[in-house]
Amino acid sequence: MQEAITFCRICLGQCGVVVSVDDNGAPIQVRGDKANPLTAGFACGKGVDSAEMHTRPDRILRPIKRNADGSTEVMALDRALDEIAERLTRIIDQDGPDAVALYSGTASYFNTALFKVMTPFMRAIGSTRRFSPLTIDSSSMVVRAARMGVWGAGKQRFDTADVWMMFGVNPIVSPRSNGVPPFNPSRKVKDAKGRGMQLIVIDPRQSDVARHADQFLQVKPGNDAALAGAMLNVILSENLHDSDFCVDHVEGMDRLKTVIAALTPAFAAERTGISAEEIVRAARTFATAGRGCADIGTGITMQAFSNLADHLVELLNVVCGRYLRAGEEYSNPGPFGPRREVHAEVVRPPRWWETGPRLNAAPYGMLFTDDGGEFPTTALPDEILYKGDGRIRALLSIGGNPAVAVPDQQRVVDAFRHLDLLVSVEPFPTPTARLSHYVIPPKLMYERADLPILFGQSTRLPVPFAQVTAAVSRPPAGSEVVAEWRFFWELARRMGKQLDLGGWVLPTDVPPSDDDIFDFMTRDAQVPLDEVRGHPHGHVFDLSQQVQPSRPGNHTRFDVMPDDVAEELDRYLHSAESGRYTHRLTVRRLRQACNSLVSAPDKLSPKKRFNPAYLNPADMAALGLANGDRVEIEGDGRRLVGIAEADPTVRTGVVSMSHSWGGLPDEPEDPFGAACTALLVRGDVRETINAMPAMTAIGVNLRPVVTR
Ligand SMILES: Nc1nc2c(c(=O)[nH]1)N[C@H]1C(S)=C(S)[C@@H](COP(=O)(O)OP(=O)(O)OC[C@H]3O[C@@H](n4cnc5c(=O)[nH]c(N)nc54)[C@H](O)[C@@H]3O)O[C@H]1N2
Ligand SMILES: Nc1nc2c(c(=O)[nH]1)N[C@H]1C(S)=C(S)[C@@H](COP(=O)(O)OP(=O)(O)OC[C@H]3O[C@@H](n4cnc5c(=O)[nH]c(N)nc54)[C@H](O)[C@@H]3O)O[C@H]1N2
Ligand code: SF4
Ligand SMILES: [Mo]
Repeated sequence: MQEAITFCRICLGQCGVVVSVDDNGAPIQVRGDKANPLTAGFACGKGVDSAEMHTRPDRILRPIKRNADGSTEVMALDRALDEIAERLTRIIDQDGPDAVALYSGTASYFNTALFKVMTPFMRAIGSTRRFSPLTIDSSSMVVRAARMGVWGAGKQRFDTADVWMMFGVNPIVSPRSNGVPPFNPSRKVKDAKGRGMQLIVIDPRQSDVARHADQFLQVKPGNDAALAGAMLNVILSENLHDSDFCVDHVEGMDRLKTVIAALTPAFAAERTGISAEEIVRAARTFATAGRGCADIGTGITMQAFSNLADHLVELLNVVCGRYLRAGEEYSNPGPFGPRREVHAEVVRPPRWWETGPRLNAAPYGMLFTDDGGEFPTTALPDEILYKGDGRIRALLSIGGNPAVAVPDQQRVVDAFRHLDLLVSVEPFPTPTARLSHYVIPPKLMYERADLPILFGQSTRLPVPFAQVTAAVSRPPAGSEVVAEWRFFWELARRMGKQLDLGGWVLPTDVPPSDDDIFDFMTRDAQVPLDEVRGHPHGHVFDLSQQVQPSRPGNHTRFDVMPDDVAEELDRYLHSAESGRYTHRLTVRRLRQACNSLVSAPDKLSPKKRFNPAYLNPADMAALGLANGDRVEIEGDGRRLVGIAEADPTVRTGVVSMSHSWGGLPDEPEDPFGAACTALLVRGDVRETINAMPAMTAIGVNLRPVVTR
């Protein structure tokens, strides 16, 4: 047996781990790496169980083809790739490249070489049809930045903050790149509190992070726009904002004041159930503290009017000037990238969707830039079911599970059944894999070399950390699994296409090595990759630089109240909640799962093997429900059956449930009650620009299901 140093790649934490590997190269045990300078021995339960992911009996080890009659056959990788390439070529010849779409799921973000090769593949075949969960989980952040502008030097950091205000985010269970550093987040929150930081949490349930809050606002879900707008009103009317910063960097201040005047604390109190006094108190605490930001998560990005709510929360940071200024330390310029100066200035809002390619069936443009940009994922089923020219006929799904993740599950599944070709690169027999014509099993994380590059380059991390890992375990004997970047390389060369990584056209005869790709990616890095290789546990390099002043000639300002935001605010003011429903279904994440992935299901206690429908005990009593009872959750004629679980931290009138569990809608009900909440999301009621539906605060009625 041997021990190898690497890092976990299930979520953004990318915790340093030590993997024990047996003589066959199989990982058998995982523990946190105490010598990792960031995570210092921390690994969550999913990470500790991650060896089992590699050896689980249900892992798919050879490519599978599903025939038209539903029968399946195991197939050699080369043959499966030949067939897929041939079918893709035929579809492109008939209907053009946009008939082929890519959905790259969460697991693709933690696979650096794959990430580098995916976009060149789509560019090589000429398709613009790229989709990912980013346009489901943080879409409003992209819209907000592209409408308001961003600050070139980034925001003030958590580790130097006097106050932090969290709207619908729970970083203790869900590590993220903004706000609380993603490594051992619970420790980070305690440390910050220890040095006197004030924590304000806004959530319909007393989440893990809310337990540390100085002020906890247990809101009625779905109305954070009112709350943030009221706080803005208080700050501006009491002159608590940073007026110098606003004079220099904000455009539209007067209009902002006029437009948000209607969002009074009294109005917000009525919408959110939080008293006006509490709202005023939170606003004053936030604005009068020296440093610190307001921060959001999926509780905001997934509600109706998410783009508006996100915009108003970010305006709290803008008016209080919570950004890094010239002369301040810029502690993480990103070790894997070239040295570049950062400036204390606003970067112009690009509003990409107003120019560039558009979808056919749905009225949406692209988010991010045209090159490597993406379309809103909620519109994917529309494009597949489209009757006119240019419909999507083939979908490559990699590192995701869209059949349970994408909103409006029934419509998604109907659309997938309509595809001429659905290919999943997927290690387990997921609902998406069960719908796929081909399932190509990938190497799993410990079987591949990697860099935490997306993560390490993130300037939101407080320190310039870098690590590189070799593959530390071997795929099971007799398996035929593919390195995922290689999947695209193999398809491209079969289709007669070249992959251009931006200055390096990959050879089509001999595949490059993982290291070749990493060396190319880091060719201009401030820290040469070989130096990083010399630190197997990872290292925090000394790269700190200073924020530079604004560049002469840059007069860009934050656009704080553009017309489309004002229009959304007006619609929000005139919106009314349907009186038809007794409860609101809200999103949340579970410790033991990362979306649909549970690293070692067999190790979990039966209690943790399903996603409970958490309800306040008073609501349970009123409905006559006991723990473990089945409860029908119905909204807009759609229904699912959940398993009730009493949770006193949940606000009354709320049912709090995680996502991406369960099977296909027409499969037998899961005995563990792993219901899929995407079934209840209406895909036809959406935000403009990014097609975001309301995924949290969905109106529902509850009814006990009598089984006795
Ligand atoms: N353990 C674990 N970690 C994960 C994941 C996982 O599944 N499990 N998933 C990963 C992914 S893909 C993502 S995108 C991130 C997400 O990271 P987060 O956005 O932090 O996700 P959650 O932990 O669900 O926290 C969202 C909070 O919003 C609250 N909320 C719900 N509705 C509302 C509302 O209307 N208003 C307000 N104010 N709050 C509301 C919920 O109660 C919940 O506490 O987590 C990542 N990390
Ligand atoms: N109703 C509702 N729906 C939601 C949400 C919600 O809160 N409510 N949350 C949304 C969010 S935040 C997200 S991010 C999406 C998640 O959307 P997806 O990213 O589509 O779903 P995941 O479950 O994360 O899929 C990851 C898949 O990758 C597989 N996998 C694991 N390791 C590897 C690997 O090394 N290679 C490959 N190729 N595959 C691997 C796993 O088995 C799993 O099937 O769901 C969204 N859907
Ligand atoms: S799953 Fe757990 S151990 Fe793995 S990176 Fe995320 S927090 Fe760290
Ligand atoms: Mo996500």
